[in-house]
Amino acid sequence: MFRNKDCLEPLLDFLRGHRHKGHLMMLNDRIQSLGRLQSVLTKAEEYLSKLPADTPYSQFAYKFQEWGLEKGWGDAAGTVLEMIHLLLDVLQAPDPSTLETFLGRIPMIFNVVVVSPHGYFGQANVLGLPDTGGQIVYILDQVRALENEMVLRLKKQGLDVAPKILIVTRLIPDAKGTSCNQRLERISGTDHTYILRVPFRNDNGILKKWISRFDVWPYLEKFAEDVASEIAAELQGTPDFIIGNYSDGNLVASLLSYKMGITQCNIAHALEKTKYPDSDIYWTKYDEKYHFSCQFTADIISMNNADFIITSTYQEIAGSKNTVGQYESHTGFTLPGLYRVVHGIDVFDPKFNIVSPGADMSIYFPYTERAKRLTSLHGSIENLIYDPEQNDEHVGHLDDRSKPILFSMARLDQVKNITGLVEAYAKCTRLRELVNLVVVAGHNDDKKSLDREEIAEIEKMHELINTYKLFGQFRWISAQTNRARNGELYRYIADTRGAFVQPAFYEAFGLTVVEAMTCGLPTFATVHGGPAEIIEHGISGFHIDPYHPDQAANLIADFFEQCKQDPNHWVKVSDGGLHRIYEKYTWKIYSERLMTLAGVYGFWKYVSKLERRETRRYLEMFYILKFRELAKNMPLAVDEAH
Ligand code: UDP
Ligand code: LCN
Repeated sequence: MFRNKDCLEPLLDFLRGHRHKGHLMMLNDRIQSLGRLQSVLTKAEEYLSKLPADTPYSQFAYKFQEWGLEKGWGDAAGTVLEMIHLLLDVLQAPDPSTLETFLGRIPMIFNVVVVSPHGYFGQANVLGLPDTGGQIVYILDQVRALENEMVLRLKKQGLDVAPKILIVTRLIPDAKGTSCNQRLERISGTDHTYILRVPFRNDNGILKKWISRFDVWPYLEKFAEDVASEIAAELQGTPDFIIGNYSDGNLVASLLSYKMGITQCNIAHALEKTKYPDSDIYWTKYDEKYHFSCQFTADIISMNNADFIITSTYQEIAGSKNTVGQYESHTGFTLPGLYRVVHGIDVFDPKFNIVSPGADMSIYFPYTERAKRLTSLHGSIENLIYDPEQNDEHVGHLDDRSKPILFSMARLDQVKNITGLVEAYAKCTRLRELVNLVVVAGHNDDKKSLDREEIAEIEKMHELINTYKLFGQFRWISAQTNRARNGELYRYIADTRGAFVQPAFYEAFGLTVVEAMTCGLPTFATVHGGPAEIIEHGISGFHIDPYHPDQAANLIADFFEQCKQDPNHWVKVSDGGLHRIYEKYTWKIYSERLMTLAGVYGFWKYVSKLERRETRRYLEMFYILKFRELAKNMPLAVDEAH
């Protein structure tokens, strides 16, 4: 765009064509050329520099309109002047960062749709249920931060417009005590954000029961069609920006964005390909259970359809010296007998951006902030950890209450490797002597679970307890859905001078790692995936390798031994973790960046429309010839007849 002045014509076209609900914004047709724009901006600059910075826009709106400038520049002389300076800089001495700042401030985003179909998407009683973990927490925190940022930006640009955010998910009639059977639900702590639920349907009607994220593919096309009409009804128009989440949400976002022509952002959370070794070459072995052929095809389509992609860490895109990145693993691969991917994705494409999430700081805050601590919950937390009764909420007990607690919390998926942690602890006498182990994970009764991986893990956990005689040193608490209490639980563990462990074989990002660190709990986390980047080993926590469990257990034991000799060591690691969080992992940093990117890529979509036409045609063909066929041939998960 910056080769010569004429290259900036698309920017002029974009500003002249910019509208909200049919009303002109930014420029009107009195400005026909770049030369004219520049002279009007210079005139406006001169005029505004004589006014007090807080002079409201309404006082000079009329004059501006005559010159060719419409609403959207700012709410007062000062903010408008900043915008005008930015655009003058772009016209006179263009550089990408000024253009980015300018585009990020143009009011383009009024309505946002966030798509996340699978799992139980709700605000209460859902966390820890199958397929219901970090992605839901991420989105609920994300929309709150996003709404605040949108309100702030629209006001600053002088617009009296309320934004709207819709989280689109699946309506589950058989909701198992959750709110997932309600069509519309307001997000608490927001004024303009709702969950909109749309059921999965096929020719036989509505699907009532929860189904695994691996089984959703045959339902998605119809779901996307239904969603399109529901969104139109809710918003009385089309959204300006759509964010897909995980493989299913990204595919639906692609279908919607394709149909409506709106800017699409993808968030992977955790693509499955890197989680299961050789899942491409041996896809036939996995397909009956996981239907990876559908999923990998959907991933390739949506990552190429997206206008931009955000990831939580760099290694998620391009990996590290020793690991393959989630996106990187889609660069080229073969599904033998099905197809070969030659240029799946370019990991150095500028559509990739790292925008890391944080933890909700009203829930997760340092254990040292005594005045804010939820001490009224300590009684129930103590019961959870120490009550000797064995029931479906807790199994195992702790004999020595004076020991620090080694803590972990995750869904009881195989890849989370909670059973691996228990085994490593069980086998390390030194660690067993130093600390108690407490884990929050899934159900402890396999009859309560519908999830095939969870059932296998439950059985394994009971076996470990018996084989290694863990009673007296180990407590297994079932999934905990109360976030406020979970926040206090991390801090309670910090009071025991304990630590958090995240032992997953692969963790795409790892919100629990950020939560624990935000509470000031020293953290040991897997070196495979996001935590390798969140934590700087030995400074803000420690890396462990789940494939070397003895080494990991010894590293943890060394830490607790050192803390015994020098209690300051514990404080140093705790402070190191907190410092890292404040520097990189907060929702404020996240929402500012995401809104700017939405503006930049929205503009880019407008400018590059023609160039992308061929890619879109190819993707459409790939969708029809491959994805649709694969999904059609997949066995349909259906409700049992009663
Ligand atoms: N979580 C919870 N209760 C549980 C298990 C998990 O509240 O029993 C929460 C946890 O605090 C975190 C999220 O679920 O906010 C898990 O996110 P993470 O990124 O660690 O893993 P994911 O489940 O997304 O793979
Ligand atoms: C899914 C995961 O598996 C986690 O690693 C992430 O932290 C979470 O989504 C949020 O992005």
